[in-house]
Amino acid sequence: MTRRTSVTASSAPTTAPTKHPGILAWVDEIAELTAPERIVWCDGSRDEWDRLTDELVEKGTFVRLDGKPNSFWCVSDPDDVARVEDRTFICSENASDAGPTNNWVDPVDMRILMAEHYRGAMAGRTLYVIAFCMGPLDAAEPKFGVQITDSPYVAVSMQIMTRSGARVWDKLTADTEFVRCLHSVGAPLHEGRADVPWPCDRTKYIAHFPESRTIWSYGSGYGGNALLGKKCFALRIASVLGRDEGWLAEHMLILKLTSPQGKTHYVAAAFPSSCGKTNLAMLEPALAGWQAETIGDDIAWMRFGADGRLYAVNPEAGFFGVAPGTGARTNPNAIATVDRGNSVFTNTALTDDGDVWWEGLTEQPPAHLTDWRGNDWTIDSGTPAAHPNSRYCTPIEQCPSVAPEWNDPAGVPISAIFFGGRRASTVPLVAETFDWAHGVFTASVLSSETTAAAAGAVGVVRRDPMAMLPFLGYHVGDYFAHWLKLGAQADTAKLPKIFQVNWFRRGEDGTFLWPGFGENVRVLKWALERLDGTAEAEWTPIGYVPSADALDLTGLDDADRALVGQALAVDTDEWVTETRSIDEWFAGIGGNRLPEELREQLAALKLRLLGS
Ligand code: SAT
Ligand code: MN
Repeated sequence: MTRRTSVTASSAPTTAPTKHPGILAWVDEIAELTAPERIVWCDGSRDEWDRLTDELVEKGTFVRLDGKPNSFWCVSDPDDVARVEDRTFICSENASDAGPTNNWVDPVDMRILMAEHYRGAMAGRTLYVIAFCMGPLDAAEPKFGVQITDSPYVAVSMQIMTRSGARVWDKLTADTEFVRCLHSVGAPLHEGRADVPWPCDRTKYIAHFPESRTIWSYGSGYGGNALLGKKCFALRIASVLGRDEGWLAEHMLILKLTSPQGKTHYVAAAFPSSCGKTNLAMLEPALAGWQAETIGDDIAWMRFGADGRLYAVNPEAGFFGVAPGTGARTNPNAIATVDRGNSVFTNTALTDDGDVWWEGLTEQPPAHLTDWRGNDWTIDSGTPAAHPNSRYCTPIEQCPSVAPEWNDPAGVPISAIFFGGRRASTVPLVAETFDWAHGVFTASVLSSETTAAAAGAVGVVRRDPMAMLPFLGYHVGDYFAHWLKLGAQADTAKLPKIFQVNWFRRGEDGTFLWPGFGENVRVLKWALERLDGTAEAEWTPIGYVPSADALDLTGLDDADRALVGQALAVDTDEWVTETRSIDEWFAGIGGNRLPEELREQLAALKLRLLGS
């Protein structure tokens, strides 16, 4: 039965705002399969926001905050709090194209399996159809998606995170290509069954079909599992588009830096989830006269322009940032952004006067809170009040540090790329790589301790190439080859310089060796001076590190200053150990797909270590 124009009691648009035959047929097909009670075509309007948020409040999913305008607090099911990497699949036609770092299931098998889960999955619920565009709407080749979801929480969040609604429907002509994004929380409301505030299913699948540009997500309502424009489209599917079309989809922030002399550079930086990308993207520089402006905090799409430079755009329109650790000292711009309202907070704590709280927001917690599980909480509870992966979802336009060009369809020219991880040892505060190929090698062996952003153990060191390990839509070896090829085709003089950074190195007593946050501008300043050829550096086997006096430490605390030498040290023994683990990593990629050039880079590193 076709339900495309079924009538509802509410004022929601139930008639399709598009004549795109592919979209109409697909929505019919999915409605047939999932059997929703009604279909709503989202227009992205304020009316729609008010209607959906009112419904979510009524249902008990949202609590309207008194402390921030037009903002809501919400807690998820305690088993649905993060991305689920072991339930994430790249269903390429050939298993070998998914590579050794992804879970693979044959696409036909996966469709059959998941169709059985989707069958009737939306019973008693509303099927929302959301048209969205990743990146500026007036881009030369805008990338469109249509998400079908039975989660009003997702519909609301997609309004913040993407350009969506009527302005996108208007752009979708009959033959416009779009990524099909299907999402169900997997909790049908059969006759008489009561709803819960956070419906989801114990079984979860986050499946990607790269050849047909399709995403099927089932069973989770959370973040990267459910807001399909984000990691699923803008990284996993887009990395495949980038491979095929000659560009890069990367897990990177984009930052504009202007020196006291008025010289502007744009930089991109890749870090694994929950390693400070948002904080760096909203940096308040500790050095006088420096200005930092935000362009993106999570994803960068980069392609070479006609002038030979690499240009980056932020495909998103909002921030889905980690709340804990975000405070007036660590990230005042994030606090100012969410204070302006229009935001959704998931799995933070709730204060008695109707505002949100999380560890690190203030030094002292309020005397009493409702914690992320909905329980009473006091300092004596002995558990975190906010889940470590609790998030704020907020519009980028509200950010006081947003750069005016954040929405420029041409993007911004990137001068330097930083790759970082969370490493207690070995990796120095900063090192400049020797050239593009060495930079690609360094990024290909990037490593980090796991965080709460994904389900599973926290604090385990793993290789996370380009901070893309959970987000690659194809074979990791082919991805490295793609990076190398783009560099080889480019004008060397115009390529961004590649740096490796580590804000998280610790001393023997376990304390951090570098204060991080606003002080990171000192590292960025040195890197930009290296581009201009004005900063001193010392050669080491892993790259150039700042010479003793090359980092600007003006105004840095004496205690922090005393540790800078340790933070910058390159220890040959530690790096020899590191190369053994890199050997294992490369061996796992498989001889026929790992570019020879990277093997040569590793051999060259070993030789340099021997000679040092
Ligand atoms: O859950 S998200 O993928 O949206 C956030 C992250 O892990 O980076
Ligand atoms: Mn991320």
